[in-house]
Amino acid sequence: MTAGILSSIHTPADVHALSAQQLRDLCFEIRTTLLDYGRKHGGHIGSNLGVVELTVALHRVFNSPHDRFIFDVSHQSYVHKMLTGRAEAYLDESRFGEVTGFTNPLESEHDSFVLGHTGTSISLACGLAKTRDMQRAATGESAIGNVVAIIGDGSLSSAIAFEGLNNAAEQGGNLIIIVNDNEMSIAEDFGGMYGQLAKLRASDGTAELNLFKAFGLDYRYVEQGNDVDTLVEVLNEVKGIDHPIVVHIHTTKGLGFDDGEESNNGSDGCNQTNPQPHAGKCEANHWQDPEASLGKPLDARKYYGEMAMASLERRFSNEPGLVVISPATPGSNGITRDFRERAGAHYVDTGITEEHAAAFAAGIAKAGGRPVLATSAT
Ligand SMILES: Cc1ncc(C[n+]2csc(CCOP(=O)(O)OP(=O)(O)O)c2C)c(N)n1
Repeated sequence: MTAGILSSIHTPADVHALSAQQLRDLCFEIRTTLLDYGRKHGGHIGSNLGVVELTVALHRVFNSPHDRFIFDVSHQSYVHKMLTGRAEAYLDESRFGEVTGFTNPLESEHDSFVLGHTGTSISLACGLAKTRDMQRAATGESAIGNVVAIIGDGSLSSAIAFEGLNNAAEQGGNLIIIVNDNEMSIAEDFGGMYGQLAKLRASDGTAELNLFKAFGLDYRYVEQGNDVDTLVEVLNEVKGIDHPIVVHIHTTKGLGFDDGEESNNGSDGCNQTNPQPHAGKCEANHWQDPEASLGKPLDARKYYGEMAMASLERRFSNEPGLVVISPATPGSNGITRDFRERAGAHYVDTGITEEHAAAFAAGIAKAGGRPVLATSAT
């Protein structure tokens, strides 16, 4: 493929030099590149497709690495990598192996951390901002400018994310927390918080109940989270802010997959044993390698997971207290969408809440129920 603008981007300064129209064209090229890369190589393509405009706007407005971006989990950092000297690793098939799927300071000065676990970005950002502010107090300057955490709505259910929000409000000082709300974790979000996020989306950010404001944080809502012009405008307004702010943006996970918007409701029949890269919020978008799975045997974890679920399912009718619990990684443990639908109250996806899931299981066991906790661990 030809990649006119993208292949000319070697540093964020090249993004600063583009015209507004070129910025839009760059987003288009990046989306095409991600789709092509995903088909050939696989990866967290759905998550990255949703943040194309956000990442381009971040690099347009801020000045990395002086300004620091911390991508939560960092599975959505491909666009950031493309804009920080690593575009060829996505454009040139022979170089696909040159970058990892997550941020890594050994790869680039634009990556602050090796990440993988959800929910940590706000705490990491608080730490960077704390030291920046102490350095400024002592010497009047710091090598760190704006600190920006980018966290998904799914990752927001991690306990540590709330610990970070709690710290951020108290700490004060410049800290920008971008909540990338695409209404999906890997599977659907779970929990009472998500009803409140939906109300914020529906009211253009004006709903009275606002969990971010409840923490004492400033708040802004951006409905057009996939519009680069809007994002550039908003980020320019919050750049250099002197206190912590949550910028809640509404985006579409998987934006650009062939099917257009038709499967955005998350119930698009995406079949985990035969995943198709649908548009919008299909779980398959989040798969490491959607196409490689087609027609091939399941990997061992999914295979044994499916066997375990089949044997548990046979017991549901005789064991009313049997509960399968999954903290947000159903597919990788062989918990298919069909199983979830059939299981009803016997299945709970607690969201990205491993600690809660373990304690929840303990409570169920104490009360005489039989919990089965299916979680991912190294
Ligand atoms: C502690 C922990 N639990 C589970 C995972 C697996 N995981 C990776 S990304 C992800 C979903 C993230 O969803 P969200 O934050 O909404 O980002 P999106 O991909 O939708 O943009 C999960 C559950 C993980 N990386 N870390």
